[in-house]
Formats: sequence, structure tokens, C-alpha cells
Amino acid sequence: MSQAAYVCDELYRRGWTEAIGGNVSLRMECGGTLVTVSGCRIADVSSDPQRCLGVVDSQGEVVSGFAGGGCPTSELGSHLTTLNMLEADGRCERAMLHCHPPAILALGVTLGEMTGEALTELLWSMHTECGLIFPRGVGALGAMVPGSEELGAKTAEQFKTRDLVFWPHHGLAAIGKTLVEAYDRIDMAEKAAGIALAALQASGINSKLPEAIVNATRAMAK
Ligand code: 2HA
Ligand code: ZN
Repeated sequence: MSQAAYVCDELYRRGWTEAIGGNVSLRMECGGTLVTVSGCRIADVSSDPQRCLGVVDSQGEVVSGFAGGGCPTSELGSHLTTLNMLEADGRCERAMLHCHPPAILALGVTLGEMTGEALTELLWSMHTECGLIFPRGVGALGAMVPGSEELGAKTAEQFKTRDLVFWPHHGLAAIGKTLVEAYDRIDMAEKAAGIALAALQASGINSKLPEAIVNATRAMAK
């Protein structure tokens, strides 16, 4: 099974996509970008990759795939602007993943609008592995129309300095050297958000990891 199909199956299994939610992209050695088709159920990718996946060039023109005549994901703007920026900056990340994990969405609703700094500090302080898995933290945007040019441009800008970007009332986006690394970053952030949310629902957040421990784990990241 391809890396894209494996990760899509995981997104569905974890309940991080619903209906046609979620999309993935991977810049390949040849320069093309593998992306999910628009309107596809993520659960269908592994059983029907010819229809659910295709390759576009750096401008978004379809090169191959999408058997059945589909077009690239509605979030192509975010994916391509981000992957083009990463390549132009000589970065090693080649993959981007977007989905709708429920705990971080509920945390965003509970706490209201948050800066990336505040959200990052909160998530890092919930679990020791966070600093290791997303050492550059989470950027946060305001609410935006899905698939919009503004969302794509602001997301790519955040990824210059962040591993993840939170889209309030919508979901998370992550980058990684591989799709699995991007998936792991979402998994870790969603775990930390779930811990924060459970604490808020109980007696509140009464303990946070000391900053020195957070920074020591961040320093361990490759
Ligand atoms: O691909 O998740 O953000 C469907 C979406 C749009
Ligand atoms: Zn979405």
C-alpha cells in the first residue's frame, strides 16, 4: 500500500475526516505533486487509488491520475503554495496533510481565538513528547472560507516557522518529510488537545510541564 493510501486509511479510522473532509499531498522526486481528488471520501483512497489520487504540476495542472475525470482537492491552493514555498526555501519537508480532528476543534471552541504562541505553549505543556514531535509548534489562523486563496496563502506563511497550522472551526494542517511524519504531528497535537480538553472539563488545567523540560525535548528533535 502506498504511503498516501496508508495515511488516508488512518485518518478515516481515527475519525479525523467525515463525508468528503481531509486531503493529502506529497511532492515526488520527479517534481510532480501527488494529491487526493476533490470530493472523495478518504476511506475510498486505499481501495480505489486510480480514481482518488492524481499528480499535478507546480501550477496545479493535472499531469496524471484522477481516473473517472475528477479534479484535485478543494484545498489544492494550501497544499501547492506550501509545498512550493518549502521547496523554494530548500526545506526537507515534502508532504502536507489536512483533516478535522475533534479534540483540537473543541479546544478552539472552548478557549476562543488564540494566537499560535498561546496554543503552542498550551499543547507543548500537556505532554512531554509534543516538543519532540512538533518542535516548531502550531500556527493559528482566524476563521476562513475553506479552499480560499487567503487560507492557502496564510497557511503557507505559517509553515515557514511552524510544523502545524490550526484552522479554527475547521481542522489542522501539518507538514513533514513524509506523510507519516505529518500524520504523527497531527496525532500528537490531537492527543495534547484531548488532555487539555479533558482537564478543562474536570477541575481545570492545574499542572503544566516546566518550560525547561519542553525546551529540552524540543532540542532532542531531529
Ligand atoms: O477536502 O477538508 O477543507 C475537503 C476539506 C476541505
Ligand atoms: Zn477541511
